[in-house]
Order: sequence, then C-alpha cells, then structure tokens
Amino acid sequence: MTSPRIVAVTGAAGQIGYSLLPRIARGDIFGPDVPVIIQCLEIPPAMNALRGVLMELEDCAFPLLEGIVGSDDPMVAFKDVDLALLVGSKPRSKGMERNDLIRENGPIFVGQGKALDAVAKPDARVAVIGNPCNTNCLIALHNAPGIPKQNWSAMTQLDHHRAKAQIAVRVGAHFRDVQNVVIWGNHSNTQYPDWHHATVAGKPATEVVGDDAWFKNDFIPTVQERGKAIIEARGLSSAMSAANAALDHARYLYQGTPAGQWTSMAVYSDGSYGVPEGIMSSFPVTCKGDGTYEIVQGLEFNDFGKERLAITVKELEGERETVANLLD
Ligand code: NAX
Repeated sequence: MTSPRIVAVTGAAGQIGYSLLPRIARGDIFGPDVPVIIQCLEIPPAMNALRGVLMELEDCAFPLLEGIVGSDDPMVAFKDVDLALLVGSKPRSKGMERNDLIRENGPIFVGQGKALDAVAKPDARVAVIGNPCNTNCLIALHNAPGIPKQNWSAMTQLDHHRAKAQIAVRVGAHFRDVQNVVIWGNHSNTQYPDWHHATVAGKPATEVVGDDAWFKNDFIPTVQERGKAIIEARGLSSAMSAANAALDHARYLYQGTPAGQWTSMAVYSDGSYGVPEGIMSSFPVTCKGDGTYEIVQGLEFNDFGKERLAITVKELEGERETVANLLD
C-alpha cells in the first residue's frame, strides 16, 4: 500500500473544517488509493469543539484514514506534513476595516510560517484559505525560508467556481461546459473575474452570452460580492462551497488540471502580466499533478482588463505595505 500523506488543517473546528475533514479522509485530494493522516490545529478555546469533530471523524471509520491528530501546538500539527491547509484565522468583527483584519491576522501567519519551516517536510505544499488569504500567505511564506516560494498558494478557486457558475446559469449551460474563466489579483472585492478567454461548450463565452454590458455590470459585481450575498442569506459565511473549493485547489496540485483547462490560484508573482514580483496574486494556472503549477502565459488584455488588473494589484501592494514589518 502507498505510504500515507500527512495533511494539516488549521481552524479545523470551524465551519469550513467541518466540511473539509471528511472529504480529505475519503481521498478527495490524493485519490482513492492514497491513505491520509490528518493533523488538526486549533486555538485553546476551540479544543473541546475540535475533540467533538475528531470523535465524529473517527465514527466515520474511513478506510483511507490512517491517523488523526488534534493539537493547539503548530509544532505538533505541522510535524512532517506534506500539505498544510491554513484555514483558521480571526473573523472580521463588526466595524472592522480590512486593514485592521490584516494586522490582526498577520501575527498568526508569522507563527505558523515559522512552525512549518521548522517541522514540515521541506517540499511541503501550503495553501492558505483564511482571510485575507493572499497576504496571510505572503506573511507565512516570508517566515518559512526553507520551503520554496513556489510551494505556496492562496485560494481563489471559490471565486473561479463562482465565475463559472454565473456564466452557466446565465446561458442555461452545464457548469462543466464552462471553462477557462480567470480570477486575477486579490481574493477580495477588487478581484478581476475575467470572461474574455472563457468558453461555453467550446465556443467563446463572449459570443454565447452576447452581452458585454451583462459581464461588466452584473457578472463582475456578482462574483466579487458573492460571499457577502451568502452571509446575508444564510447568516453565516460560505463553508460548503469554500471547503469544496479548497479540495479542488489541492486536488489540482496533486492530480493535475484537466487537459486544455486551467484554474485560478493566487501564487507568488514572477512578474507575469506585469504583476509586480513578490506579491501573492491570482493567475490562471495549470498543474501537472506533481505539486507544481505553471502560470498560463500569453493571454491578451483589453484596456478594460488592464484597468481592472491594475486596481486589484494596487490593493495587494497596499496590503504588503501594511504588513511590511512581518515580512523580514
Ligand atoms: P470559522 O470561524 O467557522 O472557523 C475558523 C476557525 O479557526 C475557528 O474554529 C477558530 O478557533 C480557528 N482559529 C482561529 N485562529 C486560529 C489559529 N491561530 N490557529 C488555528 N486555528 C485558529 O470560520 P470558517 O467559516 O471556517 O472560515 C475560515 C476562514 O476562511 C476565514 O478566515 C474566512 O474568511 C476564510 N474564507 C476564505 C475563502 C476563500 O475563498 N479564500 C472563502 C470562505 C471563507 O470566507
């Protein structure tokens, strides 16, 4: 039998954790033949809730689940991990500005970066889901110099799915027939959901929809504000769809993106598309299935797209400035 892959999940007693853990244990990331060990990190006040979640995980008796660890010590939870999904972070409280949230959460990712550097496998992959995920990832990466920058990513897969779904619903197509949307930039409401390269059953989405005004005035704001709409309707933030996106993000890394398709991931910018090096920006990427990704090159931008990209990149640069003291 293949040796087990070790996956750490932080914030494991939270809502996303609750949807994520059983699916990791069923093989949704590494495939149906690869056993897994799940190592959960929580903060001390949530340890009791975590105990309950882990009892339930045990009670699922998953055939692929080789071990379960629950701890409030990152040095225990990150020990020897192949993959860390950093979900846990403080939620934004009422009246809190985005920059306050960034400052509040930054120190968490300093500590977790250092712990990953100390005890994770040197070729571990780390995906950050906890918000503000792009900048949290940048902080953790800077504090883990032993893990290559290319091994880090932050999740814009949920935005990617949302963009696909909006186009599918608009034209009455199946979700699977909509391919190659792109999310550029930040996982925030400045992100640029780009439809210009998307196809619906192989035809350009621009032609199938045939309504540029809809893309600009409905599609973009709906994708950007979808998280808020879900909170308003459900009274809670997206959890099922967020966990599903985190699993797809990780599965693409380990099992590859389908032939001819890309997905969106926030990765360490290498300067592609004029995005300044050294910020975690969402790009279209393809994955071979060996834990690596490549930024898709050569996509054209019109003036509208250039403006949108500049806005979201400026926000990411501002966030980097806000946390500059945590990046040394
Ligand atoms: P919950 O508040 O339900 O759970 C968060 C959990 O994290 C809690 O159990 C808490 O105790 C734990 N936690 C807090 N600080 C921690 C630390 N230092 N170490 C370990 N655990 C810690 O939130 P949930 O709905 O699960 O969302 C988790 C994060 O995902 C939030 O930051 C949220 O904003 C973010 N999201 C990111 C998305 C994305 O697309 N990138 C979409 C969904 C979601 O909004």
